[in-house]
Amino acid sequence: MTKFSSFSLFFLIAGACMTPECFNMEIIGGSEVSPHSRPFMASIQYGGNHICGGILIHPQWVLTAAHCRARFAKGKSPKVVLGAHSLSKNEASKQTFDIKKFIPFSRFKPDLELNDIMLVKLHMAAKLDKNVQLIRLRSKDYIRSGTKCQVTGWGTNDPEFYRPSDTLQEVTVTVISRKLCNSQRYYNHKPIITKDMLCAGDARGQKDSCQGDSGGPLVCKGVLFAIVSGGHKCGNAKKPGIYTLLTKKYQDWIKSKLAPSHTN
Ligand code: 4AZ
Repeated sequence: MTKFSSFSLFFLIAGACMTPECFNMEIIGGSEVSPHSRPFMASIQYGGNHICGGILIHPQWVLTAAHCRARFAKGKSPKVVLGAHSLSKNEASKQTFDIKKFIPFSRFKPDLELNDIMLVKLHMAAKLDKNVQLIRLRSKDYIRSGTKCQVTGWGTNDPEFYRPSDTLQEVTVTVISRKLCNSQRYYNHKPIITKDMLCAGDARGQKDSCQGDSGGPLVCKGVLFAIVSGGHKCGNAKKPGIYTLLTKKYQDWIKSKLAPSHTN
């Protein structure tokens, strides 16, 4: 299942999928975070359904993956929910926003999984409080392989059907070097893992991000390093998760889009 397939196609295939691999489509080894302990987490929703994660980097801007946009059809308007822990509960901490605009990275190439990063502008600024907070962007391009990082999201933990987790989950994954990730043992250059991407997984394939976690954060040593982009299925040791690494190129792009001259 590639991340670019349409929402309905996913249902169709997921429903028919009865192979052992399909039973691994979950955040294995993850656990529920304590409510509101990740106040920068956004849920991007469509027709009330969680589609992708997002990261609050400014009161009016959320960072996510560019491929998330392809998951919206015409008609209903997508929304961003901040301050959530449970997606289904009517939590007083929740703030819901319409979207003013999407700015996918100009050279986003879905077929090559390149530049999978997008800014989402909320129709108005969020009210920052203890449940809704910004994550600070710090520029660090390099991360040593073997580093343990946390990936957080409402992505699926249902092995048979696409169904997001109701509560926010987190799992620790390990950074795999680009060279190794491109090698035959792993992705074998399909797709090419570029300098703007990062691979992270688990030696036994028991910890991973999955559908619905896209657009969410990979935090290493307390610093936001990357965004969940995708990978081949979920929970396969030889196909670790692929992340968009927040290199200087993307940080400069974010700064330029958030500059006052762009805020209309
Ligand atoms: C997805 O489709 C997706 N195992 C997210 C993460 C991973 C695979 C797919 C990584 O959103």
